[in-house]
Amino acid sequence: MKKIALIGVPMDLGQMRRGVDMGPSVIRYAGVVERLEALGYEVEDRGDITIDRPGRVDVKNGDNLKDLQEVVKANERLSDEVARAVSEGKFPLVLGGDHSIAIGTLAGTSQKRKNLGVIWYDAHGDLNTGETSPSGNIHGMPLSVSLGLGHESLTGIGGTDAKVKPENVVLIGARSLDQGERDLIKEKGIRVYTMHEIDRLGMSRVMQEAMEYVNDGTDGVHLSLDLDALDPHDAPGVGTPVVGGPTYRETHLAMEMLAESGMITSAEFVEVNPILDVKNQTAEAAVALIGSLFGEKLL
Ligand code: B3U
Ligand code: MN
Ligand code: MN
Repeated sequence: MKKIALIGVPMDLGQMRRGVDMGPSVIRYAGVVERLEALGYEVEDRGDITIDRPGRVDVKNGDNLKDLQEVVKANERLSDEVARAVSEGKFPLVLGGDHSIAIGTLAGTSQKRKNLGVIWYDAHGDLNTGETSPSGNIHGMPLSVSLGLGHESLTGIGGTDAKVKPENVVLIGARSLDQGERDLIKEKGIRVYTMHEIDRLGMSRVMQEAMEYVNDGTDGVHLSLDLDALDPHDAPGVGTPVVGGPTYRETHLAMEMLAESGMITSAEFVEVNPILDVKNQTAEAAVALIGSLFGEKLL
């Protein structure tokens, strides 16, 4: 697929660190469009999804969900935009914004792909619901929402069906999981490659196994890449860094292996926060990783 629809989502209401709303802007500034065009892609930059701004932010409702209405609205818009891109035969490349936007990306992608595989590359599980979340931050919930769990105004975005099946999901890079997330992983039998497996097997074998797993019987594979998956040395500009992550190099290898496989049909890069960053390093890492995902090679 040589046509890419680039969609920015300046969302920061899914968590409490302001600044991640500038993610799409700094990733563009780091040259994402030029990088993809140099690889021969036709890039249609569709601009940014509108985010409603409440007068006060971080307001929890009775269900332990912060800024729920605004997060729902933006994800409905995003879902429509992503579904449109897919129906036009374009590859949706979504730039966050915090990870709550995966709710809309997956809702939109799954309109057409009913058996979607998902690679969730993240330090966290993002498998909380309002009941299990320690924070009430919706960016810790998008994967469970996409599995059909949690508040109905979130699970109902893009239709009431679950968007993704647990047996089609693989987590890579996890090193911070809440108790409710661990319970859910066990209950649903979700495949997880934690840092333990990455250290023991190496990224190459982890990716090989993970790709075989998500490609089996699916009709497309979505990559959801949270920049906080990377070790904070390599990606300091994120709201919730966790020490001991995969390096820049290991993550490039992962992207290159995905490119070689040709299996990825949609992707999102989230959680770049320029206020917390060092000289736009994290946005530049995102753009370099996007280059690798789309087939960039040195020779
Ligand atoms: N699991 C915690 C922390 C967290 C999740 N995602 C990020 N941080 N980036 C929570 O709040 O759900
Ligand atoms: Mn995340
Ligand atoms: Mn994360």
